[in-house]
Amino acid sequence: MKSRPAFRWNLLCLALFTLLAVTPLFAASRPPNILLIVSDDQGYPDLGCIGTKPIQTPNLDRLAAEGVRGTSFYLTWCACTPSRGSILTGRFPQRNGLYDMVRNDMVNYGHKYSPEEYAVSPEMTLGLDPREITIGDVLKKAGYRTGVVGKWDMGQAKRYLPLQRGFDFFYGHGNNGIDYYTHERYGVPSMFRGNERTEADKGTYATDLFKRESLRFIRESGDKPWFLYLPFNAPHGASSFGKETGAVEPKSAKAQKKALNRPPPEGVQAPEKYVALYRDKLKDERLARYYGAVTCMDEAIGEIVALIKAQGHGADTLVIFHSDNGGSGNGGNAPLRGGKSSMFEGGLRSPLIAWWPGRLPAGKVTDEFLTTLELLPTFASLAGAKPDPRVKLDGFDMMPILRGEKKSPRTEMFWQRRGDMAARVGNWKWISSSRGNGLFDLATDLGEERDLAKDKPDIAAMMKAKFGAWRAEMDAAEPRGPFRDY
Ligand SMILES: [Ca+2]
Repeated sequence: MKSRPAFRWNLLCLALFTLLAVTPLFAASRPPNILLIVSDDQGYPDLGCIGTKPIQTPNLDRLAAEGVRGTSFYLTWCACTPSRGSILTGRFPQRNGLYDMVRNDMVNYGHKYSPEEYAVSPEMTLGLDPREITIGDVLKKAGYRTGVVGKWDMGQAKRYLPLQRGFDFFYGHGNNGIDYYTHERYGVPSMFRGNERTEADKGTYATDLFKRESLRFIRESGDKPWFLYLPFNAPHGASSFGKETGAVEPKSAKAQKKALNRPPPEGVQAPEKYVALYRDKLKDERLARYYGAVTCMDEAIGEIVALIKAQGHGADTLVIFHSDNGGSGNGGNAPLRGGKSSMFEGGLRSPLIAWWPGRLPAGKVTDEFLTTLELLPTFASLAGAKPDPRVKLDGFDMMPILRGEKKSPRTEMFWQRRGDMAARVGNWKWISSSRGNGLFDLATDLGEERDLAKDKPDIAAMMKAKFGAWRAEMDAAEPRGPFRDY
């Protein structure tokens, strides 16, 4: 039993420690943990807190209520791979060389790859140029423990996988999409632990696995500052092949048999518990599965944030959430026009949530012009890391903007997907694409309905010229693989 003076002394120490722990001086001595959560094909309005859809995301809504929600946050491409390449490098896809999909398109025509064919197919031979410096490289060098859990999508050959790209930990799939239960991509087992493919978790819903592995990574990191890149595959459509996979979790032998007799699943897979939340209300099975997958992901995010708080790291962890491209049509992207793969706002604009209690304002909504290009410089700055000065980055530290201390220095953004082109300069948006053209004033016409190209030919010409100058800069950049010819 402790004597009274010793007990008092312990109490005094505890009080002093608590005081120090909450002062900014103490907090500043330890760089924050950084959790970057990226969802897949989740549309701009697909959060409960937006209020236009009956979708339930209570955990993300809480992070938004306790943090900052961005309404003008952009991706660098309107589909998966190049958008993610920019998240990891802080560079335009046209600069880092990953400006199209890494994907075996022959499956679209019913082709099933043999192992020999697969070994030399685009999914195995293409990836982010190994000379590119990733956000993992930058933060690992600054003393962070770094992890990737989820959809990597930067190439599957060993040289492209996370453990060779600045990350200490990897559990997830290397390619573009999987069946949520078998973890196969059109028949090919695609889940990895580290550098090895694994089928150990076959049959378990991918979001549950990504939650489990995120919790594992955070627990194993202890008090060392960590960076976790958590790109969920949800709520992307499943990449299933043939009749052997069911669209929903087969619970019993009877259900399994029923699943086997169903046509190949279309759209998203989600556990029945979550689909049931929406089925009766929506009368649309496909949409119910999409919403169910989002709600399941939201619950996983809630558990991960709960662990961070339980560890006492709630005040020194930055959480960022956004999608990798616009919604793929599940219930639409209104008020935005278009969706995934298009140059309209619906393809390029994503919800953004930034949460860091005590360091970011609570309940703030900002319309400041920001992009994923800002992520790497922001994280590097927080970590006290110095990115290699020889590498041209395309963004800036966005913390002062999120804190509301200054306006975003971003006034321009450019996009190109194959022959489709777009630019935003101030509130002007210019598009030349196979799915539509025009000049729009986003300040008064967020839905890009009124083409002002004929009324404002000078502005249309200015936008086209600015796009041309950006394109020339990209062409002059040091060429990178896999797509540049050099
Ligand atoms: Ca995507």
